[in-house]
Amino acid sequence: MITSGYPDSMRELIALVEATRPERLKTSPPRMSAKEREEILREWHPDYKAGTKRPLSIGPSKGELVPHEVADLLEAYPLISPEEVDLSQIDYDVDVLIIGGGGAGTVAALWAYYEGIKPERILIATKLRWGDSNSIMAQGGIQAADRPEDSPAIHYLDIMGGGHYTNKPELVRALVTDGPMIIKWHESLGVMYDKNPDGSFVEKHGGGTSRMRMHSAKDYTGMEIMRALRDEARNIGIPVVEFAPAVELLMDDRGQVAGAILFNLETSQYLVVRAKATVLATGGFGRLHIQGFPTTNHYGATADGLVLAYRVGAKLRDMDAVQYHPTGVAYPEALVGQLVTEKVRGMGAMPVNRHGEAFVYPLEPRDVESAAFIRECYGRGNGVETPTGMRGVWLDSPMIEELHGPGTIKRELAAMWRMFNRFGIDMAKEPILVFPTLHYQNGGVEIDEHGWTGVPGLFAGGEVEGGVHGKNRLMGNSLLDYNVFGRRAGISAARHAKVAKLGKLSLEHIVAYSKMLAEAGINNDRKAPLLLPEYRGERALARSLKIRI
Ligand code: MEZ
Repeated sequence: MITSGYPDSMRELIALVEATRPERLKTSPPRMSAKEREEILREWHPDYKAGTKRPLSIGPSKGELVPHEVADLLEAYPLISPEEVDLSQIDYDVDVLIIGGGGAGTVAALWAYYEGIKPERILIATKLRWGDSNSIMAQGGIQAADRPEDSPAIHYLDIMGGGHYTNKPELVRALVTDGPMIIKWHESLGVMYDKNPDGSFVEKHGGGTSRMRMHSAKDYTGMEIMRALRDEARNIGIPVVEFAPAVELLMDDRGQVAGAILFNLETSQYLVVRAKATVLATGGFGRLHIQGFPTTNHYGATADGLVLAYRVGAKLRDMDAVQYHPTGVAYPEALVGQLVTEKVRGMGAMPVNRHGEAFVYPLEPRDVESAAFIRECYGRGNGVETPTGMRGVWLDSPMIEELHGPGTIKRELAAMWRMFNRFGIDMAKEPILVFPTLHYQNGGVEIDEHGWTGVPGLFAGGEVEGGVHGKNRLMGNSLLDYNVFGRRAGISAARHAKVAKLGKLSLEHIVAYSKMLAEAGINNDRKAPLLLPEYRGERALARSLKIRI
């Protein structure tokens, strides 16, 4: 049954939010000190919960801690065996293969083309439809330091601080220095960023940022950028094969990555792609519902790229850090886990507990803000309970209308307003209920500043790679990441392809990997990559996902 509006029990609590609003419009809780942040993270952030991770028992990052859900896939056997695939039958023979048809993959393809690879010598292979990805679902915006009062150096410091100084410095440097160029490139492709009447960009704050540098297209920034990127790639004529996830990377007898085996989801056939250079752009692990959390993520985000890269010898990093976005929908039930963009807080909406009290500075870095919400609900008993037992805190969205005038939400958060309105909730008039939701893989496959994974012939861009964000990404740096490192990976792949000589194709690496698994005593009941999340049985509905706090 579709829920309509709030039940009486929740409406009574909304009256408390309304009563404290005038006072809260005048003052907000202060930012936490570094010590307070550290303490709240240690006590309440899911990353610090004991028993939720284990050290990897094999492979290039052996000993590194990763969530059990991810370790289960990294320590799993291949879906195919070499005997099942005839490597003498080449279905696609290209210079650059790009695995993943989201933002990073499309950007990599474009820049491989700009770097001189003919369109017909590039192939984008994607698990679902071209564009199906977290990139297209992104809401709040993209950071780039392009205002006189800002600079890439200040952006750099914000990122390092947000990431607890665990980031790989040369990657952060590349990210911030390329930022302004990426925005100019987007504009040249026709991306329509929000502008002020004088033609300058509308730029807003996000959590943990010291300058306003968030460029947006209302609250569907990801869709607007992806529209322009995909149009550009279509106009150029870059070939795309859809519904064909990669199930394994191919190597050659010289130890280079030499393409991939795709699985045609429509015909259940394997396709052999030989490529002089391969770019991984498969996104992250958000659909693994780490610790039972709901997720903002696309169905395709099942860690496939991590699994494939690990088997050919790529290192992983920062895999112990998972990003929970503070504001996932907690009510109505049908929307649980969906993203409420950080822009809502950036525009003035304040988190408020069941007594109508503001309990945290609204724009702490994401990990800190999430930990504060969890403490309020589960440590202090100040959360709002929904009829099905989910807990959350209010996000006082009507404050936006008070601060910026009536009609602001419908105009600037058009998609969000519509999403709630379909369930009888007008977020311009009533607060919305939120709780942290699984949002992003902070770490990933280690790359250098050129997008190279360290394995000959293999490059990576976007959420699959790690190092840029350290242990905690700041808002708006994921869209920038996929553009900066999608571009760098595409350029590097093109340059590599121009000189690479391939040897005899081989799947011997998966034989060796299976042997390592067996020697480590791991039995073969688990297979990976997962390709699609499992929602049958008790996980059929979001409410049966049990958050383990
Ligand atoms: O970078 C993000 O994850 C982002 C901009 C999300 C959002 O809150 O809109």
